Amino acid sequence: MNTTKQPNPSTGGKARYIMIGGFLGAGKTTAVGKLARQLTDRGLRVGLITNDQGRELADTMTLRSQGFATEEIPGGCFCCRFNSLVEASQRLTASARPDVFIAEPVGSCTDLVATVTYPLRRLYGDDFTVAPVSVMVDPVRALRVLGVENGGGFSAKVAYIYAKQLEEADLIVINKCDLLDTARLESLRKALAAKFPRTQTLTVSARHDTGLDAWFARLTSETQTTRQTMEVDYDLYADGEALMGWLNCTVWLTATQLFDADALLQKLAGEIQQRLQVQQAEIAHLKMTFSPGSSTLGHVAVVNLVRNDFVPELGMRLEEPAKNGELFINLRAEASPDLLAATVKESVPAAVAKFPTLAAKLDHLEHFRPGRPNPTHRDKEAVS
Ligand SMILES: Nc1nc2c(ncn2[C@@H]2O[C@H](COP(=O)(O)OP(=O)(O)OP(=O)(O)O)[C@@H](O)[C@H]2O)c(=O)[nH]1
Ligand SMILES: [Mg+2]
Repeated sequence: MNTTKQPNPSTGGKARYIMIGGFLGAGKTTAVGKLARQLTDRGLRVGLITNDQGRELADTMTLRSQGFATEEIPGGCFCCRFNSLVEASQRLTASARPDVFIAEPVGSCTDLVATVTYPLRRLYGDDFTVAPVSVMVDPVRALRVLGVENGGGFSAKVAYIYAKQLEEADLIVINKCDLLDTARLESLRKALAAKFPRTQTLTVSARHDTGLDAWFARLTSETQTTRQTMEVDYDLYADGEALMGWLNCTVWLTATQLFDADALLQKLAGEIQQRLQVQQAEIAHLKMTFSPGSSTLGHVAVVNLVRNDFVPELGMRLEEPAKNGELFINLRAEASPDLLAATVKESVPAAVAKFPTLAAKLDHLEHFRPGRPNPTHRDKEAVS
């Protein structure tokens, strides 16, 4: 990645605040890691903020394992926990003095311009320069949700949230361009342009570093513009969020023989996928991390699955066998939380049984439907 000609992102002693949103599984954490690496390589200090409705976040584990100062806001979205977002920024300021904050909101949230970036500009405009808000999409998911292609998808109320996320974007970022041929990419661009005619669309692959320089240059040099915020039907939004089942759990794994944790993660993802496919419960994102008990370097293995008809992918590998360690499972699907819990409780022993001497102990499990969004602030317009 070319890092030599980029503008300096901090202006007038203020830190820059960059928010990278988008639906579950779009590639936000991957992009946050890439942007943080680029800025760090340029000698800038970064502070990352992750967010989720539950606790024990795979994303925090993934970003910390890359060496970045990361604070998490569990138990609610940025908009409902605005003060926690500010406190997390203050903790990062105390520990890492970031030139740039990069925040990843929960993938089922919308209305972030009115409830997060505009209040930040109003209340903390002396501390932060707020960058344009990016909304990333997985192109296969987007083609389906926008009705261009058929395929497993979400119900209309979930699709409402998806469309609202795109409507409020300052920049729409089509990610994973490596997955589509030119014709399908073009039909996605056309569909987005027809629905969101005034929003600029960029095309990137966060995994393969395609198009990232142009996108990151904008995030580090431009300031979010001011406009009237969109209308949101909070009843519909709440209903859409409540259709999603959420499960976060921690499992302690131990064996007397060394085992291949990368293979275990893939096996477990396959077990969960198979069971949810049978139930026709659409996976939005299954992400799991395994951190070996012996690792002092913070190495982790990460596996992700972003829809029922895709394959579980190992984003980070351990390479070395492990004897014990901690497994985080974060699963979001359009399904009842009870179904997700039953699925995980069956899948863990089924996967573990394939590895001699391996035993699993469930440490903590929470499963729920996200509650009604109740933002701390909602600004109709930004202060100029
Ligand atoms: N093929 C391909 N896969 C990608 C790309 N960027 C991210 N992914 C994969 O997409 C999956 C989801 O990526 P994440 O970065 O975890 O997505 P996210 O938006 O942070 O997901 P949530 O935090 O659950 O909302 C992972 O398997 C990534 O490796 C890309 O450019 N190309
Ligand atoms: Mg993420």
